[in-house]
Amino acid sequence: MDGSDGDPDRAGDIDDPIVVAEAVLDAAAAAAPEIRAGLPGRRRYLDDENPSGEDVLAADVYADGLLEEMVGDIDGVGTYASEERESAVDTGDGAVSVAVDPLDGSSNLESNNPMGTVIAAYDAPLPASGRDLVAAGFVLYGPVTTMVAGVGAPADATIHEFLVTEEGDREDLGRIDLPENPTVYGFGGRVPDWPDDFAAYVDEIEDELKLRYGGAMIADVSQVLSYGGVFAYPALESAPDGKLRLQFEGNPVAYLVEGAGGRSSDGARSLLDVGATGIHQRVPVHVGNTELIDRLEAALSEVRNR
Ligand code: FDP
Repeated sequence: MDGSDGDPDRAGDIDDPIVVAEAVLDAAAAAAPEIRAGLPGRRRYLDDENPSGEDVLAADVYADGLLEEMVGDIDGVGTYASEERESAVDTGDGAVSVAVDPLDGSSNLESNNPMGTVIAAYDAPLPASGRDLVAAGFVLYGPVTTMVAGVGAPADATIHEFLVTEEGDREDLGRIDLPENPTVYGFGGRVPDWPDDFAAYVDEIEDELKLRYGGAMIADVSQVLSYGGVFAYPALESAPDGKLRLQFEGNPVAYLVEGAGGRSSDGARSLLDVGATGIHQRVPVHVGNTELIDRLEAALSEVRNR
């Protein structure tokens, strides 16, 4: 895809954030076969931590280097930021800033479970509001390599699933709309660490849905997109802002789930409306079918207002 929406006049216009955003998604797809091929020899931990204090695998560093090169080369991209780097990298004159989680769920590498690459393109300097997104997507390294992505302002985006071929091209598999009758839930964090209000919500919904949790946000969000339901990495007693990062994880999954007809929330508002304060800022993440997120917000405010 060339980002032209089929319009030859738009193709290659680096001042058009939509064209640049399409090129960013193409680059993530193009990098995917190489990232996947590089995983088997990179399952070891390095003697290092990322800016969020987490252990780093050789695969995290490899994927980050590859994506920086490929995304940084795109005309129109002025900034590359990654969960693996303290500061953003200046990649040229462009207005589009790209925030990447090169290997989301990389702790699944040791146990050989799925994980993904998350990519967010903002038409603004970082840290940016989710409302400034012009594209978001993830590559899922599952039994099949796929990409789920959308392009355009959050209010206009439609979300599609793509097959990523061995050559790194995208083949459109169709539009994603959240199923109307949700069936799954998956929540991160240790259960005794969940605040009472969130635990009360879980009590309610575990009677209705079945638990399917794999430990990689992208794979768990993909289950919600496929079967309907709710994924959360909530606020914890020990970490009131949760674990996931707004720029690299919260905003792009909010964009995708909202674009597929669902809702996102930090507990009170859409993640896309959370004020951006820093590149590595964390945020409680809840995404899923609208009715389930409405009930989550009601449950949280009910306990807090008691
Ligand atoms: P990981 O640390 O393996 O990269 O933010 C990253 C993430 O995985 C998410 O993909 C996942 O939802 C969460 O952390 C799991 O973290 P814990 O196992 O520490 O709860």
